[in-house]
Amino acid sequence: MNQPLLERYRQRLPISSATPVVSLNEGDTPLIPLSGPPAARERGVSLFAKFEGANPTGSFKDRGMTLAVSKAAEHGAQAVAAASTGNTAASAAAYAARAGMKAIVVLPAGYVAAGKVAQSLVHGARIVQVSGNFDDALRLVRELTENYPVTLVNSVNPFRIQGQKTLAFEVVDDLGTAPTYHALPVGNAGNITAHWLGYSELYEDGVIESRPRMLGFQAAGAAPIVAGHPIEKPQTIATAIRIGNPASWQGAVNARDESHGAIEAVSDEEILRAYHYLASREGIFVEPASAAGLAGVWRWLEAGRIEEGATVVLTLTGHGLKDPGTAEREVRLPEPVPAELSAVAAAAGL
Ligand code: AN7
Repeated sequence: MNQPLLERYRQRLPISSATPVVSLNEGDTPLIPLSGPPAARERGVSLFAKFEGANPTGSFKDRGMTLAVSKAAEHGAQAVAAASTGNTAASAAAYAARAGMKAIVVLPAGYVAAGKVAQSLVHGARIVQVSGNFDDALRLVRELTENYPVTLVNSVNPFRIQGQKTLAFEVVDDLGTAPTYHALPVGNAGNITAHWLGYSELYEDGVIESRPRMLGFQAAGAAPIVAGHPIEKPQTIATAIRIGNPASWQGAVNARDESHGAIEAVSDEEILRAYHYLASREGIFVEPASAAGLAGVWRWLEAGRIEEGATVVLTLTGHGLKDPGTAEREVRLPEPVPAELSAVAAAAGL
């Protein structure tokens, strides 16, 4: 049985014997070697996918939430709250349920994928939908937690970043070294900040001799860091990263600059190409936002920007089942056929 994340990395996390560990045995997700895309094979680049969809609630958010909720419990909190494009909400709802706390999640109405809403509801969270986007929801939940006895568990809560840094630890545990590049989607920018923190701690302690170049990818319609200013009305099919004013903006810029990396924008078309490729060629079903990392790396590969022999790790942040709506829009379900062998065989293309 795998252990709680907080037990495995206890020495590197801000917990003590006074911290009640609220866990779903998160983390320890598979690092899966990918066979393609072709441009990677041709150039002798090794690609690995860290599949965070294998976490208990189906996204990387569980790494930060186990710590944030454990610390909230240590401090006697009765309720936690988060603004969310969906995954933070689902994770907060699950861990709060486990801790016997109330969860309040503030969502941008109409822009949260169905699976995430369903999870939050069934875990028993109090859902507040606002007529606005994620940035409005985050502003409101910050005000809410300043004025009411509720603990904020968005990634502005430093324990979230501390928990999420463990992804870098697991990559190094598995590869025995740091990769050359680490690519991931960027929304509120907590995760790229956390990855860089994790690698930097190992580097400073002499566990690894180098750190990866960090490659962050925003959706083109929601790319404030690329534009250099907040985006008033962010738009993208990748609703998880439909964020116009990231809370950890500076952390992302530091990770980019200190690692000699890059933060770039990828179009919805590029995201969907990577989404289909991962599912139909590699057998890995991710939600659209999670495909943004591969979309960007794919472009780097085709432009010859990744050197021969490099190792690239992609964080695939969330499970494809989170967003059945996109799957249904992208891939047409055929009409039923009569319950007869000949009809079934014909429909099966045999
Ligand atoms: C699948 O749940 O912001 O750059 O409120 O769900 O750390 O924000 C989700 C973000 C990437 C971006 N992939 O990570 C939320 C939320 C998936 C995500 C991101 C999110 P950050």
